Amino acid sequence: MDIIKEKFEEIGLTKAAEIKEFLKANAEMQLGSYTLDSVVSGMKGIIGLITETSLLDAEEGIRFRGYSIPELREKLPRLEGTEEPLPEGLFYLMLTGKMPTYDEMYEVGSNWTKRAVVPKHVFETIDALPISTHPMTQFSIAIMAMQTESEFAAAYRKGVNKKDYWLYTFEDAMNLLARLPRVAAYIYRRTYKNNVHIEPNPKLDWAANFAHMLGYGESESFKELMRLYMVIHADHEGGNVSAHTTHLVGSALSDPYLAFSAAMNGLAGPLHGLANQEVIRWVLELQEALGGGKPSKQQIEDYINKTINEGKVVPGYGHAVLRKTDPRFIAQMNFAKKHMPNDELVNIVWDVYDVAPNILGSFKKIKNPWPNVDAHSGALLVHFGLKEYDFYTVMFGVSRALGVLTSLIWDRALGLALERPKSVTSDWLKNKISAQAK
Ligand code: CMX
Repeated sequence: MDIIKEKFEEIGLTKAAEIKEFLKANAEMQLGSYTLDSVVSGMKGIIGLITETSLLDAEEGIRFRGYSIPELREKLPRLEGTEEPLPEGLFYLMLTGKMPTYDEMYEVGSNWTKRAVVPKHVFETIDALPISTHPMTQFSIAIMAMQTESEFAAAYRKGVNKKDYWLYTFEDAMNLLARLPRVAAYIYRRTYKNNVHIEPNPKLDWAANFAHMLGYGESESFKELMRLYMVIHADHEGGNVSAHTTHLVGSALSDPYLAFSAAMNGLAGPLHGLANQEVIRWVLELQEALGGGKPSKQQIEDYINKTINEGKVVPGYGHAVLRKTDPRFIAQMNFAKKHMPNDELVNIVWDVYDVAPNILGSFKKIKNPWPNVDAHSGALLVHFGLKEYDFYTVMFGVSRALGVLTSLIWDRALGLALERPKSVTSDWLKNKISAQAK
């Protein structure tokens, strides 16, 4: 073993146990208007951000500019003969705060179509990576490769006035949104479909074109799924890891490519967006452990207990803010009831929903035993043949771009400040406690 590693194990871990004990014992210590426990538990509940695009209620779920998911599905414009509203309209709503007309929604799509050409060097950068590179890593690197196109970075270098920052942020955000589906589809086809690529179809809406470039465009239901998927994953107020990262990195006036690539590295964490692949992995492992087929509810219950006893989380369940079933889970469940009610994997997801909340709820420390958005999405994709679950978080990322890039435009319009919270050491806290005791 390395000497320094031995030292850390010997001194560091002993000290870490001591500090953890100290933090627990002093959880109720007041730091301004909040407690030490709020800081230690990831700043949950501390209001520290202004985000205009959406607001999350613990009981009710997300509202985009005041509209719940069912209200969005009713009020956002859609194409004739389809049921799912278009993400183009949601983008308009998040950016302006106004519900778009059909024409206003349509203009956003045409605007993106005009901007959709991805520079050749971006594909070459992706191609230079080993094929085994995780799709999220490929995605993040591809976004970085596109940074050569940043109009914000170019304008800043020329000395643009700060009142115009939003303009260049807007241009970068629009170009990114126009190009991300093509980049994501390229990664998918390169990694899983022998590098055989499908050219974009400019006549299709943004989500349907993504479905088409992935290779699933012949199914109208899959196009509908993509419209739904892109709408419900778009935003979840400002404090989640991907939104907060975009804001934090952007607060240093890093351009939208730098900020969004960083956000995708956060989305790639298993406690955040990667949970969507982990859910399917977890269900498939459960099936494999039982020799295939549909597990009974008792077998699911045993597997949940096994997962927890092994010190792992049950993916797709729990949330930092929500305290009820995620309405994004319900929206996907309703989609499945309409399009694929007899699908085996979908039915397993529903059986997990029947048993998991009771078990998870029996653990006092788990604050939310209900499913989140990631619990359902993979099963819908598998139904259409998109089984390569390592790719799922990239799809989440394409959608999440809608919300976080809109917020970045707002950050610049509002001239929000560099983010720089204060941190303290445990010794600082101890000294404060001693000083208060005197
Ligand atoms: N399975 C097992 N244990 C869970 C759990 C789950 N699904 N959810 C929470 N817990 C545990 C936590 O790991 C934590 O344990 P320790 O104190 O030993 O560290 C304890 O319960 C308290 O956690 P919490 O306050 O209820 O939840 P957090 O706000 O800390 O974390 C989340 C929220 C989502 C990370 C957590 O519920 C989790 O790990 N869920 C599974 C992963 C997942 O689905 N993530 C996707 C979230 C949605 C998204 O961002 O896409």
